[in-house]
Amino acid sequence: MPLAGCSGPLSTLDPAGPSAAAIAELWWAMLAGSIALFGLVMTLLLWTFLRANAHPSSPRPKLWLAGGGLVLPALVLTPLLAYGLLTGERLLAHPRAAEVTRIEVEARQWQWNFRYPAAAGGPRMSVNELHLPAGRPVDLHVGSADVIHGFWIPRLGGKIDAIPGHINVIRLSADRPGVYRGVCAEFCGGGHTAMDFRVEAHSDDSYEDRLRELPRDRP
Ligand SMILES: [Cu+2]
Repeated sequence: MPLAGCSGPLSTLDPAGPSAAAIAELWWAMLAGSIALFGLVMTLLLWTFLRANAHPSSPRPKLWLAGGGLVLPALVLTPLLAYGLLTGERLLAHPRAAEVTRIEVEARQWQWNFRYPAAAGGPRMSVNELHLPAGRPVDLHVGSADVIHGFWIPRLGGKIDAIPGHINVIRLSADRPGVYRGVCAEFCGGGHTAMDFRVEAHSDDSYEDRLRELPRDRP
């Protein structure tokens, strides 16, 4: 199975949520576009080699230059750009009617602190372990206590920078309950490679139960 290497806990090509699925689709579209373009260029190259002796000088060189240098790239790149921009727009945390769970994320050298302000019975916290409700959108408000880190759960969505003095929001959702993995995606010092975290997506009932087992945090 040639695509077996595409799975695994840190694979963007094994999406487990809508954001990651949109990114994976874009990746496949770009791969298909690049394969088509590569095939076309190689065909033209082969054609010039085969006909080099028959016609030493190319007929209408300006037409070839304009076609290959302007028209062809525009035809391939314009749809890819539009598709990329639309995908980016879909990934933003727009306000919407559905209930969104808020979780606060603080990166620091070298660990991840998670805070659940809306937990029943008061805010809870966890370290290097993120708990999500499966099947529901979650807005992660990501900041940093020291240097710039990168918050990334490859199977659930794209990366977002964790910047000191600034909060970035990323909306993610896990399709079904399960265990995923997150990492720091921005080199942040000696402990960077060990700065990973576990992600647990729970079914609706067990999510609140699991939060109740976590330590309390200040309101
Ligand atoms: Cu880091």
